[in-house]
Amino acid sequence: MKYQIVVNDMTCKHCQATIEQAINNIPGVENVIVNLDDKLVFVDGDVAGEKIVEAIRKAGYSPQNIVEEQ
Ligand SMILES: [Cu+2]
Repeated sequence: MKYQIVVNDMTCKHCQATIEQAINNIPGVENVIVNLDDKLVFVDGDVAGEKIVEAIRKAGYSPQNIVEEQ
């Protein structure tokens, strides 16, 4: 599955690294791309969307919207 998540409270390289690491730690995740300028996180892997949302929240950020791409 591929997901696109909006995380508006991600503001700097530190946020970016924290979120990347948190998502990479989820079993099944294959690739994570964080676009800081657009406040978007792209995730690729065999993983449920709720797990990604949960990992971002636990890292201290607020995922606004998650879209699953076909
Ligand atoms: Cu930051």
